[in-house]
Amino acid sequence: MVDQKPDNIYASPLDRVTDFAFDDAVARVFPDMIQRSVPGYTTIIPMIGLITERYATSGTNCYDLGCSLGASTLAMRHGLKNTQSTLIAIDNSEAMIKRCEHYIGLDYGITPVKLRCDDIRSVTIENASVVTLNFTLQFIRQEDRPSMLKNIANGLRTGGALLLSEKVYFEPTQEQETLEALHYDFKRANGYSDLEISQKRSALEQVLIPETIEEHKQRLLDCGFSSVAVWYQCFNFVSFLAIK
Ligand code: GEK
Repeated sequence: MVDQKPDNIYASPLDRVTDFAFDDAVARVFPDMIQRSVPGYTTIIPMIGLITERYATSGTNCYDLGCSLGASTLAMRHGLKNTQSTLIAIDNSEAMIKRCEHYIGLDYGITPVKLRCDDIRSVTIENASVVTLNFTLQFIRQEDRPSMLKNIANGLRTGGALLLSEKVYFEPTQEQETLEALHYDFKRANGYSDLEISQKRSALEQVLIPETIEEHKQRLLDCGFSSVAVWYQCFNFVSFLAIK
């Protein structure tokens, strides 16, 4: 039996806030944490299913990179209608993969899911029609991002899609301050205290590195995608659809 708890990881004052990690404590509270922290997450997940349905083609591979507990994996699975596709979900956190396996087992979808505990920077993408990076690239070191995106673009078939969701930052500062303040309002409205917000912020500071919308778009084009559209934005959270 897999237990699930509300997120109170940063509720009490900590002597020292250590870098955020996707360990067992985080995996246990993850569904609650991500829904209360990421504006638009609950809208993006079903849209991943819709986008998969449009771009997945028969006899190809579909990948969910940084799958966590499989919310985006299952959305992709339900979007894979009438195609003989293979769904591959990868995460390098053992705690996440163990629980993900449990949730996938509870799902009624028919497409088999190949779950792998691996570093997505060293995975070969091949014969792909849809790749999802739902709030994962932001945790990859900036210097490793171009080669990973090139690997994805190379492994996608022409006309295939990359769905990339990210926390972003804005220049000029005024826009950044406005949208960041609204993000914290969202967290407060979802029951997080100012202490929780500030301790989590410190924990993520060196771990989640956001970039601007323009940087994302230009790099996707440089890495081999032919078009990039922002299909969703809520405050400083954005989702791109890049087509090869
Ligand atoms: C969802 N997509 O629910 N290799 C593999 N996995 C990694 C790596 C790496 N190098 N770095 C980080 N991860 C999910 C949510 S969460 C987003 C994705 C968030 C994994 C990490 O272990 C974690 O499970 C995931 O990327 C990011 O739609 O927590 O904001």
